[in-house]
Amino acid sequence: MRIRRNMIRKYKIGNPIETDSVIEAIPEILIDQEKAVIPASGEGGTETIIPASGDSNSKAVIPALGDENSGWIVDKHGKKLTFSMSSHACIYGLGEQVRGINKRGWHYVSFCSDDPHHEEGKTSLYGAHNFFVYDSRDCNDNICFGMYVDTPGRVEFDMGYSDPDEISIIFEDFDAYIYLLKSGHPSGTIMDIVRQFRRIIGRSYIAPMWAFGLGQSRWSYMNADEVRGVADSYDKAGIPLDSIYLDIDYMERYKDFTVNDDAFPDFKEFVAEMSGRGIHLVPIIDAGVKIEEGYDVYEEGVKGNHFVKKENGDLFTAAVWPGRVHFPDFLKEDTRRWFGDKYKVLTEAGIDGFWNDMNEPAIFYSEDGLKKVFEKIDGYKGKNLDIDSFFGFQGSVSGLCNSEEDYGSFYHEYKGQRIRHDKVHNLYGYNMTRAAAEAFDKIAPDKQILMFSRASYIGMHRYAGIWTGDNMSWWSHLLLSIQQLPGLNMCGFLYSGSDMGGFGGDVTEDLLIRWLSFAIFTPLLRDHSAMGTRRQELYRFKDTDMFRNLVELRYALIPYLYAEYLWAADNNEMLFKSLAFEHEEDARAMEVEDELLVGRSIMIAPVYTQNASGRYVYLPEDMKMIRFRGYDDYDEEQMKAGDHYVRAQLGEVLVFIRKGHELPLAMPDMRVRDIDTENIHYIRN
Ligand code: MIG
Repeated sequence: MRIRRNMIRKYKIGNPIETDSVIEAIPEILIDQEKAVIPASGEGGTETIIPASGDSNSKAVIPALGDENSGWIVDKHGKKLTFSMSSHACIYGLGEQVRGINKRGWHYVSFCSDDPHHEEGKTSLYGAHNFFVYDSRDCNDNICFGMYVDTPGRVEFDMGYSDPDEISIIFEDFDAYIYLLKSGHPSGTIMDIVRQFRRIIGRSYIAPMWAFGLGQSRWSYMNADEVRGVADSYDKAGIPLDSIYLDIDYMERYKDFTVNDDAFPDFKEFVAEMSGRGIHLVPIIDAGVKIEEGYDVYEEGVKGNHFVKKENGDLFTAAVWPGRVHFPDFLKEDTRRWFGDKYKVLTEAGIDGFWNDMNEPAIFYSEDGLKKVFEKIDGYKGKNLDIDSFFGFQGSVSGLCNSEEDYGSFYHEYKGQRIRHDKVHNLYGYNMTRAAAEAFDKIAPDKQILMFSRASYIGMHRYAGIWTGDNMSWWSHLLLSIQQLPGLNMCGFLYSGSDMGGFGGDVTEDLLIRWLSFAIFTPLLRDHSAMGTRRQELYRFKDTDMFRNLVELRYALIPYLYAEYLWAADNNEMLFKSLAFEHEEDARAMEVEDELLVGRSIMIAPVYTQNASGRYVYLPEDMKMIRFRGYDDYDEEQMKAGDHYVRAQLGEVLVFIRKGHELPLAMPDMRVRDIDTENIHYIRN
């Protein structure tokens, strides 16, 4: 592959905090805001034109794309960068976020957030992924560039929300590295930009093949017998399964790296028993460490100076599951080494998969915050609570969770400096996960380990995958889970997926079938649901045959999916693309928000509305449609490019094979390791 280093420009604004997200050394261009002044459109402030990307330009501090009219305006005093959009431009990227594939028309805040309400009015989810591609080649100005805003604190991407024709990137602290990327290709431009970006951030994490099998999860399976029961029921129903997840209740009172002996007597033996049946157990690890005398992780953490502290040097105390906890300072190398080694307790018991949770970090309340609220509430006692005081009273309690004040009240030791948490907030979950991954190389060198995290930042993609957190059993969240994938892939997160069927709320059988019909294409295929909701294991529903057929189809697809996944990782490619990434000249393709190209050979068009027996599908090119009812039960139809209404009853999966391509299907089995990959059946177009 030809390296075109000159297509990437790195600009430095202020004094950025390093994030270790970019691994390639690129010379910096300092933005000297006082020197290159273009008069501001009013009083105060200095403005500098930063052309979009590309070659030098006399007017500019940042070399231009060749079009000097389009540049980034630096507003030092407003701490923002602005860019004028052309009317039809699309914006792709930003990873794990709300809303559609084209990010234009809303604003997004990068600040890893524990917020289970993924509604379209929100601006942040659990990840902070500050890379996007702007594409207006359809328009007169003919511009396409990528931009990565590397800063670990809060940053807002106003993508035509305040002003429909303007992007503003608004910083809390005007310190960042800005990478602008342009393509040297006249065609394949978007992917060329994505590939360059992915090259500089390093190769994506590779999950083991078994991690493409079905995973069954629940908050929580309470004991070994319940877990056995799940495996038995899947086997009895003849539905393939490869993993069962252990949520927080496997631990002894939510203490990391402990196992509740009453619920899981002889854990090691149990892990061996399950692995003998081909089932991997995947325990959860939370970020907070319970404060408890005699608990080794707590005591070592205090002794080893591993927990984050307040300004006065006292340990910061917050509460999560176990009640009062301290947070390890994952930003400190020494602490990463210590915490990472703790995973050994579980790897030595035979565990080879983990999910890291609550690592934004989620905070129920801090000790200091709680004290203040109690004092405030005391003041309300016996009073007549009118509209203001009542809402004040209510707000002071609900405001305890994940409060800005708390995030601004503890400190990290990061690269030899003391830094307040909110300035590096988006690095926390990333470094927890990195701690584990770096340890695995030492403590389990022969094992390929599955790991994914809830909070993340670009850079973490080298260590693990992510799941998209606490969604709901809603049709709109099925659509959201489809739309999130291209953005995640652009940012390096290839191993990902959503809680299939929805985490919160009660699923219905038809939603679960439709969701599964889509999720059989995502690397992480995990049925997970919250405490208190309707049980969601596939064998509990009426049409067992339909569920079996769908999961078998998934297992038949694994050789294709895994090969395309490896190809994407090795070539800085995407497993999931929206149509516009391959059909750049096609204005209609740019608007398709509910179809995805999966790997190099196929396109999918999931049904995501209730009571539908089909959907409209746009084909950007002639394709062969396969309507699957099972891996060995399908019909084929040649279809012309254009719009079609296609029938897809419940349990039917639509796959479109591109011209000159073939879809390999293996003989499925009850476990990934038993799939017969010798006898591949090909459907060709
Ligand atoms: O506040 O461990 O996203 O998957 O089941 C809830 C319990 C804490 C949040 C995770 C979810 C998990 C749950 N956790």
